[in-house]
Amino acid sequence: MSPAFSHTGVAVIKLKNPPVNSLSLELLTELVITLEKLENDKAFRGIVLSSDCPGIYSAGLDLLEMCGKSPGHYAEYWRAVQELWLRLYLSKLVTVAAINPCFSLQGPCIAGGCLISLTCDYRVLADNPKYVTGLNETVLGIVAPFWFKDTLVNTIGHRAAERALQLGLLFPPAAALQVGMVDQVVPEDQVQSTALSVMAQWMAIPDHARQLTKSMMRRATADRLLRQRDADVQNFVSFLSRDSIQKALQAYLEKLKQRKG
Ligand code: CO8
Repeated sequence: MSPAFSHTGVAVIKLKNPPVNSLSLELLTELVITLEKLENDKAFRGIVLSSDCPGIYSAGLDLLEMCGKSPGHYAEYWRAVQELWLRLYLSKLVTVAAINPCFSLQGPCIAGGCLISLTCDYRVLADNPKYVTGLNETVLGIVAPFWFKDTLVNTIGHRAAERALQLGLLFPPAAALQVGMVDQVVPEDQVQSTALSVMAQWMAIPDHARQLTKSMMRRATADRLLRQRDADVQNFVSFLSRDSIQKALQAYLEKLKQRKG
């Protein structure tokens, strides 16, 4: 991951975990530490979250962290996922996702990767039909946790979220814009500049008023997880420890490898 800092009070964080920017425990931990530093540094008022991995924003949670590991590892991993979501969802900084796979053939922003973008205040997606975004958990035979669901409902509304989640839909740009998964679709070479000009618009609002408003809109959703954080970890661990779920995840990983060959 490479955070770049500017004198304008905006930090550009570029996710980097080749080949597909999956959210490994290491990347999650690094990202949480970076966010904490930025939150505590008065010089910063905004973050652009983007990718430094050719062809991809993020393939979501790292399936290798969820397969064939110990219950203790699953618990540690899930706590890190929760922590990242809480930090981003409640961030007092302006957050903009610039979904801009560099040079690519493909640029998906899937599941956990999509979740990260949904925590942002604004999402800009590069216009390429291969750049899909969505929460596809059901396709893997798993269920998106309630706080993934809540984040999606808060963004696109109940009915659209229900359909998207049940079918595990991945939306290409035009459909993503229409349903509200992203706020703007622009040519690929304009993603970064658009994100920065959106940032300037949001930063023109007095921080305290914007931050209190953000908190008013989001606090109840975050509190729901905070109230049952341990139970949510337990659920995740027991769900992942089931043979049937491990088999489904292994089969999905195998399918990814075969598709390649
Ligand atoms: N985690 C770990 N490894 C991955 C992941 C991933 N999410 N995605 C791909 N990889 C691996 C592949 O297995 C492959 O490994 P190898 O080189 O060893 O064969 C390598 O990355 C490259 O992958 P591809 O060859 O498929 O790369 P492409 O550029 O052709 O395609 C895609 C990129 C489109 C991103 C494709 O890899 C893909 O579809 N990946 C799967 C994405 C996905 O389904 N993610 C969902 C993860 S689950 C999640 O985020 C939420 C879980 C919530 C859990 C709740 C439980 C209660």
